[in-house]
Amino acid sequence: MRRSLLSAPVLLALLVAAPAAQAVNGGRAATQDFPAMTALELDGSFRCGATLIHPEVVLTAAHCVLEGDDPVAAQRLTFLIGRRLLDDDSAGEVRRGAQVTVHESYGKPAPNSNDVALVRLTQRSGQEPMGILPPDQRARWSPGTEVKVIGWGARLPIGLLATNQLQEAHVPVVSDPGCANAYGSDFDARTMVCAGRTGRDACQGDSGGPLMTLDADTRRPRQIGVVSFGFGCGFPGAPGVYARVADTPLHSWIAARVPLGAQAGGGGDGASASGNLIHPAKLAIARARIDRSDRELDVLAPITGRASGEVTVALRAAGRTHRFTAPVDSANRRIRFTERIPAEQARKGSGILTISYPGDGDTRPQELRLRAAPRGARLDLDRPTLSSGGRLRAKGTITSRARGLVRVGLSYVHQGTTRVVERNARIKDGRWRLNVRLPAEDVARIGARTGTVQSTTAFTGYLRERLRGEARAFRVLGAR
Ligand code: 4AZ
Repeated sequence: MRRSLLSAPVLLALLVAAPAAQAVNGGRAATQDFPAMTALELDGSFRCGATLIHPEVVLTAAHCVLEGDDPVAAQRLTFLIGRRLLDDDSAGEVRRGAQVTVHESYGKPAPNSNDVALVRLTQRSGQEPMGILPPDQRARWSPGTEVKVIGWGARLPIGLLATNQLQEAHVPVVSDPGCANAYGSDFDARTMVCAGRTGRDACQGDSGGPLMTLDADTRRPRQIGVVSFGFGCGFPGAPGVYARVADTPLHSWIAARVPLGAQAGGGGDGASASGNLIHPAKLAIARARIDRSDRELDVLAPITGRASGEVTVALRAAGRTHRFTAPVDSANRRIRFTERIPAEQARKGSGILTISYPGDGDTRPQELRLRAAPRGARLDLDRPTLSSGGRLRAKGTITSRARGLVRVGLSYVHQGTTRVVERNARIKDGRWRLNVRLPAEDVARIGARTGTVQSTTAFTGYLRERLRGEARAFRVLGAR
């Protein structure tokens, strides 16, 4: 924790009195591999621990990804997954952050309540995620049970240095009344659990990492806590405090955002679970206009109300790329912005626009690329249909100036991966129509899919007439 619970003189007095506490303490090098254990770096510097809990999501402490009251930009975060030695570049995997979700009630009611955050990665990890123990397994961490905490945190009570070698400590779970005794109203039993004894504790730098029980037979770890804060490290009567992720309500908060089903049981892969629960973003671009006199790019792009965070936008025109980000307006189910663009791009009046939505705990990533230009294409259509025999039908209209193709894509989730099948319809005199049979393989996979089938119909733009691209997204078949 950056927030120190001790004034310096008190801390020093205690330090002198305290037994030699080596943090993640009683510390010794980890005695087994923890492939889901993750080091979180901010701007390239070690900051916290974290745990891979899904191939695309790490769990950490809220205070690890906040600067003041604001979440840090996800792009500033790097994750070293599955390392034992922090500086061993050859071990495990390196992934970047795509989306940070901090618990909306972090700091309420107590200053460290709800100290959890999820970070979606830009790319899946191949390491095995750690399961979070579900609330019906509370007996496995009843008071007095020996559990384990791991981390690269400081090994001295007020040490500031991270260790290079992953450390572990066995710590007993402390009862809620026992912990309330130590911390008074700073202890919130709904979202915190305590563990530790004199000289055995987590410490600074261990924050965000896991508190775990190990399966007696397999030694597979299951997460029960996230290192949060404490009164010093290893001090008598001041156990470490952890976010209580294996109990409601934090377990529910995480489960609502990350598919935990498959990995929690240890069997199956997290991938197919993500297909079950993570929804399509349904990003479309209804308008991408370049205003030459005002030097502006004006965009309106519908997206599902489930989406959150921000999109990255790139306009490629006049031999250069102008990049920026724009927020998702979840309440109005859209992304809407007017961006000042470089003079030469405005003069050109037309360019290729890419909007990338990175996804969040609830929605999948999606990217769309279309021409931005002054004139509307007036793409219009009804919801495409897919017959049980696998026939894809769509038709609509477009401005009579438009030439070329309208592309209809269907995306669905098969074995945890989003698949897309696309077909083109030729435009004739402002009309287009598609009536095709999809390959048997796609039809079978769509039949066996998890989740919904989404269609994105797009006209990519037409330079001769400076027509801009437009896209429409619809759900074609619902989840079953
Ligand atoms: C910290 O500063 C911290 N003794 C983490 C855990 C504990 C104390 C401090 C628990 O990150």
